[in-house]
Amino acid sequence: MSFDFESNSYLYGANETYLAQMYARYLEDPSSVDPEWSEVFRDLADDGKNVLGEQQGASWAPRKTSVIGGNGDAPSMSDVTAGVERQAYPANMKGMPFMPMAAPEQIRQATMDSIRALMLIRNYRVRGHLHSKLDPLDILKPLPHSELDPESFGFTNADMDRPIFINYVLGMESATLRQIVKVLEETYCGKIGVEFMHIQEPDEKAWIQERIEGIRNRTDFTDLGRRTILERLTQAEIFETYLDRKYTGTKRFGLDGGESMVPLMEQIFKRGAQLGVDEVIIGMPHRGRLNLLANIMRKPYRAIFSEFQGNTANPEDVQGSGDVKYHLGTSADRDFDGNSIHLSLTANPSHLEAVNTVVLGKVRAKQRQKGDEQREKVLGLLLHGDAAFSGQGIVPETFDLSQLRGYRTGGTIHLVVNNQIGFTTSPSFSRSSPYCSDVAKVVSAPILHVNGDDPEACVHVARIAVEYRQRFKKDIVIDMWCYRRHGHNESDEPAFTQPIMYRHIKEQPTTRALYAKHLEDEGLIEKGEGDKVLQNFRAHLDSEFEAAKSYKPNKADWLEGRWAGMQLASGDARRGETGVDLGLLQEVGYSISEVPQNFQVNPKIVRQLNAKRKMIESGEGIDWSTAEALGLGTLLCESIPVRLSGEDSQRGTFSQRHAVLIDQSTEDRYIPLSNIRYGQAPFEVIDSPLSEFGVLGFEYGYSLAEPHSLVIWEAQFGDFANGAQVIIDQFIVSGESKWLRMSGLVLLLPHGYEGQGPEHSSAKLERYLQLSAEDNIQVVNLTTPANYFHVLRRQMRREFRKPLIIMTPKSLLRHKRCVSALSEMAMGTTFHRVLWDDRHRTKELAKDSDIRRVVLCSGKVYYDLAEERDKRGLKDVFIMRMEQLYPFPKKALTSDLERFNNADFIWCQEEPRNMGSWFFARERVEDVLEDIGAANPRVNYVGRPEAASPATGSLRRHTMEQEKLVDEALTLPTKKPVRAPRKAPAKKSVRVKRS
Ligand SMILES: Cc1ncc(C[n+]2csc(CCOP(=O)(O)OP(=O)(O)O)c2C)c(N)n1
Repeated sequence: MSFDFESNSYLYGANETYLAQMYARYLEDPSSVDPEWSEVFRDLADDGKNVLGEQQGASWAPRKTSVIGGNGDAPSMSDVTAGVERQAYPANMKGMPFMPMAAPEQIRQATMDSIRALMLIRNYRVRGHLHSKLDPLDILKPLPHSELDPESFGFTNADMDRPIFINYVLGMESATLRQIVKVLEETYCGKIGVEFMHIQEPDEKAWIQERIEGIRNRTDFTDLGRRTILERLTQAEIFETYLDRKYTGTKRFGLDGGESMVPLMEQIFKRGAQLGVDEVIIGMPHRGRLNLLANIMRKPYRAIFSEFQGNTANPEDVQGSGDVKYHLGTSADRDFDGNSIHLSLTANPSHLEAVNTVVLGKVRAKQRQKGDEQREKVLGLLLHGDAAFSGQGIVPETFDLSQLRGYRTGGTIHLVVNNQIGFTTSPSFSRSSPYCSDVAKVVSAPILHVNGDDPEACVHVARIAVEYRQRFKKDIVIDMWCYRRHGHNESDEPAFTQPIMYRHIKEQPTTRALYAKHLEDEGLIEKGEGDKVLQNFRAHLDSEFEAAKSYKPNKADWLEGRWAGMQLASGDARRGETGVDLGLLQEVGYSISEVPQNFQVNPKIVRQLNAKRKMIESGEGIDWSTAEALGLGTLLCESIPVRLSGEDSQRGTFSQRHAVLIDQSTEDRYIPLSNIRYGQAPFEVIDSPLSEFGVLGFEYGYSLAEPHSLVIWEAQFGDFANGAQVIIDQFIVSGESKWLRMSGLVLLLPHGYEGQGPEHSSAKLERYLQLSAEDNIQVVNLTTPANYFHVLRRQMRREFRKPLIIMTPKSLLRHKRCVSALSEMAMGTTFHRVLWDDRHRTKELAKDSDIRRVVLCSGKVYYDLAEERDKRGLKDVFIMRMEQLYPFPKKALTSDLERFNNADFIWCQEEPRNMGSWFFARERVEDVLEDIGAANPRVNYVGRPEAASPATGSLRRHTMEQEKLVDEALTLPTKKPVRAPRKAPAKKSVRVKRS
C-alpha cells in the first residue's frame, strides 16, 4: 500500500513520546483525547498497556533527571528515586489531531501498524535475549517466543513488506516489517543477549539501548584488533594443552572451553585504562586461574611450571603453609596503548565466591588512598562460575553492598565464566531461575549474555561493560556462555554424568580454531597462519619449560607498597606504646561529650554526655564506651584513620556508643569523633546491612589493603559471626600463613552470660581459641575499660598487624565496678594480658602465702566472683584474670602464679564445659603450674556442665546456674591441701609486676 506520511503531518509527529503521553492520558480519562485516538487505544486493549503504558521503561518515555546530591558520595538507590523529577504530561491532549472525521481506513491502519510495530520492537528489547544464540555447543536452542512473533501483534505474512512508519526508532524512519524484524534479530538475538529493560533508571536504560542499537550490537574490529584476539586465544588454549601434555592428570582447573575470557578481560583493562582506571582488583575462582596468572597477569610461565614440578611459590626461607597454585594471588603492572594499569589478583580459598566482598573492601581502601572520590580509578572485577554465582548466598550480599554509602565502590564488573555445569551438576538441578545471572537483578544490574565461541562479541560486551561502569558507577554482569572441555578437574570423567554434552564437546573445535578459520575465510590471515602463531607460542613455552628447571623465586611478594616498613611479629609482650598524654585524653574526652550549639540532642543522651564530661573532669569512673571513644579518638589525633562497621554500630546495639548524634528536630547528624580537632584523621562509623559474611569479608579486604587504618567489624551479638565463619576460618586466621597477607582487623563480639538465652550469651570463644596457632591471631576477653583502650591502640602502635578478636561486654557496659581511671590510660601505662585481683591492689587480701585458692577466669564472670567473694568477706581467694588468651601469656602467668605456694587453682568460666576457654586453657595453665612446681599442678574446672546449647532460655535457671558456679568457685575445701615438696621451677621466669 502507499501511504503518504509527509502529507499527514499529524501522524508524522506520532512518535513514541507523543503516543505514550497520549496513551497515559487516555488511561486516566478516555474522554481527554480525541475520540479517534480513544478508539485506537481501545482496540489495542492490554497490548497498549505493555508498550505505551510503561512510561519509565520505554525509550520514548519522558526522560527523568536523577538528582545527585550529597557530599561527594552518590546517594543510595532510594535517594536517587526520591530525587527524580518527572516530566509532566501536557495538560490537555485534546486537540492533538488524529485524522479528519472522515478518515480513510488506510490512515487508521497505518497508525495501528506503527503502534504494533513499536510494541514488537519493545518486546525484542525485553525478550530478544531469549532468541539469542548463546550456547556454543548448540544444545540449548533458543525457543520461539510468542511475544517476539509479529503474528501476535496482528501482522500476517502479507504485512511483512508493507512500509511502517517508526520515526527513527532503530535508526530508521520507516521500514517494512521484514526489515524491522531483521534489525531486531541482529541486535537482540545474535551471539549477544541483552537484559536491560528491568533497569529502573531511564538514563541507564536509554544509554544501553543507544549503545547497542545504533551499531546493531557489534563492533567492527580493526585487522590488528582481530589478530590480537587470535593471539590471545592461542595463548589461552596452548597454555592449557601444554600443561596437560607435560603434567597429565595434575589438577589445574583449566580454562579449556572458556578461552575467550582472556581477550575479554584484556579489553576491560584496555578500555578501562582509556577511561581513567589505573588499578583493577580481581577476585576469581579456581577455573582458569593459572591461565589468567600467566596470560593476563604475566606471571612467568617458568614460575608456574616450576610450581607444577613441586617447588614452592616463595623462596625457601619464607615461612607459612603456602597454598595450592590455583588459589594464589599476585599483582602486575600492564601497559595498554601507553596507559599503565596495576592489576591485583586477590588470593582466595576454595570456598567459592567468598572472596567477593574481600575484593570490594580492597577496592574501597585503595579508592580512599588515591583520593578517588569519583571511584573511577580503582575498579573491582569479579569472576564467577555459573553454579556458584546462582548458588552462593554471598553473591546477593555482594550486590547489596554495591550502592551503600559505607561500602560502595563505584560498581563492580562481574564476569560469569558460564560453562553450563557445576562439578557434575547440570543447571536444571542447580537453580530455579532461567539464567544463573538472575541474582544480579536485585540491584537492576544490566546483564550481557554472550556466546563464548564468538570472541569478537565477547570483547564487544567487555567494552560496553566497562563504559557502563565508568559512566554510571554501578554493577554490570557479563554472562559468557562456554563449556568445560574436560571434567571438573583434569582427571575426572565427565561422561559419567553428562554423556550427551560431552559427545558434543568432543566434536567441538576450539574457540581458537574456529576463530582462526573465520579470519582465514575472511581473508585476514593466510591459510595456515593460525597454525604458525600456535607453533611459535608452543616453542616459547618449550624454552620456558627448560628455564623452569633451574627457576628459583627470588623474593616473596609481601610487605611491599603500602605495607613497606612492617615487620614479622616477634617478642613476647609486644605492648607497643599505647599510653597517651593526659592532655590529649582530656581533649578527646571533652570533644566526645560536647555538641554544637543549637544541636538538639535527645535528653537521655544529654545525660550520658554530661556523665562523660564528669568522668573526664574527675579522671575517674571511665566506662567502657568512653574508653573506646578515647582509644579511637586518640588514634585519630595521631593521624590514624578509623573505620568501624557493623549492624547498628553508630548508636551501638546496647545504646552505649552514640557515635553519631541525631538532632531531634532536623535529624541532622553530628559525629563527635570526627570533630576533635582540625587535621585529625577521618573517622567512619557505619551501620552495615544485616549481613555478617559479606560485611566481615569487606572489612577484612579493607584491612588487607590498608595497614595504616584501624579497621573494626562489630557483630550485633557475638554468635552472629557464625554466619561469617568462612571469612574467619579461611581468610582471617589462615591468610597470613597461606598467602603471606597480614591483617590488623579487629572483631568486636559481644559475649557474656546474662540470661538472655542461647543465642545472645556466647560469642563462641572456643572457636577462636581452637583456631589459634602459629601466632596467627590475638584473642582477648577483657574486663576493664582501660585494657580495652590499650588493646585497641596497641593494634596500631606496633610494626606488625595481627587480627584481633575481642569478646566485648554487654552488662559490663554499665557495671559500676567495670570502670577505669584516666590515669590508667596515661603515658607509661599499657595493656595487661593478665590482671590481678582488684582487692590485691587495695591491699584487702591476705598475703600471697596465705592465699588458699587462685581462681583463674576470663571476662565478665570476674565481677560475679569478686562481688560474691567480697560479700562473703573472703580474704584468701585471689581472682586472676586472663585478659589475653592467645597468644597465651605463659611467661607472665608463670611469674604471677608462682607467688601462691599454698593455693589450689581452679579455672572458672560461665560457659558450658565443652565451650568457652577451658579446653584451651587447661593444658596451658597446667604447664605453668608444673613449671613453677606447684604442690598441686592440676587445675580444676568450675563452670556449667557440658551442654548442647550455649545457654538456657530461662532467666531463673540462668540465675541459679550462675549462682551455683560462683558458689563452687568460692567454696574452699574444709581441710587445707597437704603441701607437696616444692619442685624446682623448670625455667627461671622473669618477675614483672603486672603483665
Ligand atoms: C562453597 C563451595 N562449595 C562447594 C565447593 C566444591 N566445588 C568446587 S568447584 C564446584 C563446582 C563449581 O561450579 P561453577 O561455579 O559452575 O564453576 P566451574 O567449576 O564449572 O567453573 C564445586 C561444587 C566449593 N569449592 N565451594
